[in-house]
Amino acid sequence: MLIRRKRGWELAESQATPEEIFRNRRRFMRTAGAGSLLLAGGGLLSACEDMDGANQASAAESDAFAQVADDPSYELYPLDRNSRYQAERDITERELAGTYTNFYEFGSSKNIWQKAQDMPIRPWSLRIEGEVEEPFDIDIDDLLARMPLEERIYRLRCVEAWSMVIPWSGFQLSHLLDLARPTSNARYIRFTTLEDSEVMPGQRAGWYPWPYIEGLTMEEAANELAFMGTGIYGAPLPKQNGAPLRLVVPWKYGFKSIKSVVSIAFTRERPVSFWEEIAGNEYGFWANVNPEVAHPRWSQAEERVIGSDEKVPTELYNGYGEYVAELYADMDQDERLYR
Ligand SMILES: Nc1nc2c(c(=O)[nH]1)N[C@H]1C(S)=C(S)[C@@H](COP(=O)(O)O)O[C@H]1N2
Ligand SMILES: [Mo]
Repeated sequence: MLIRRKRGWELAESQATPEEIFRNRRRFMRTAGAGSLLLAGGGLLSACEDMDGANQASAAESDAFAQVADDPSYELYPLDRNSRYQAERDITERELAGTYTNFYEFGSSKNIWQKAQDMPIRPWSLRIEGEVEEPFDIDIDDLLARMPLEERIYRLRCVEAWSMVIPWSGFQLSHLLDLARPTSNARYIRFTTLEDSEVMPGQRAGWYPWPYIEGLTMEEAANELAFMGTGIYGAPLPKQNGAPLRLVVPWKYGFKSIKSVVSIAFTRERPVSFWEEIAGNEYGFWANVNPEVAHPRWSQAEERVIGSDEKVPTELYNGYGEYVAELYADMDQDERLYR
């Protein structure tokens, strides 16, 4: 695949991805003393160039889904589709959804699917902890056997202003809340991704606050849209899409939908998420899709539909307002930036 690399100083601000800003900021701090800004930002990809990658991936044959057939849960799929959740847009081509992925543990480009194939996903244990009656660990295949599995079509809107439509398999998060038995002290949930720098090369980059963490309020987690993904396109999740278990919260920017979850902790305090820790003014806790609140460096008014040449207007709550708007009715105006 031919990807033209720009120098950091050629990047238009509006094209920079989250990681570039953070890296440039750190590099700037490191190099400012030496007075050499020319050292900053070699070999960075712009969001635009990633798009070229996506278009090429659609044409290319790839094995991005090959390992899925070896997954021990393979026979569970496909699941019955729940017709309550429709996207009103074409489903994204499977090959694109499996090759144009954000998973910083494996690198900051979109095309990390090969690297992700090294991640071990069995045995896989999910830890339930914090403000619960009794902490416990549950094996992923036991969990799959106990949850009511279904398929739902959701739109996915990345904070980088692109979108997809994906048929997810999995179960409503509320069923896992019932199993976890949180106490009345629980106000938030903190989700944590696997930490294993042996197989996740991105985690060797010390400038990130690993492991990846995300959070929801209890009310958000109990909402019917909050979903735990275990598969896509009628088969188990490919590793690059967050196997064997990931969050899917379609009314929030994509970074909230944390991949490859190993722990769910119920907390009294609001967790600080990975991107919030890196740049809280750009990637806040709420991160509800809102076309009227621009990212500090680019507009959120429109989105590129991956796999087409289309740009479409972005909708408040990614079009899921009828389900979730009431969650935010009393929200403090100071938090508007993150809505
Ligand atoms: N652990 C982890 N989860 C993650 C990410 C990540 O880098 N690491 N990227 C997020 C972002 S920015 C997006 S847009 C979605 C992308 O999901 P997909 O690649 O399955 O489409 O995953 C989210 N979950
Ligand atoms: Mo994203």
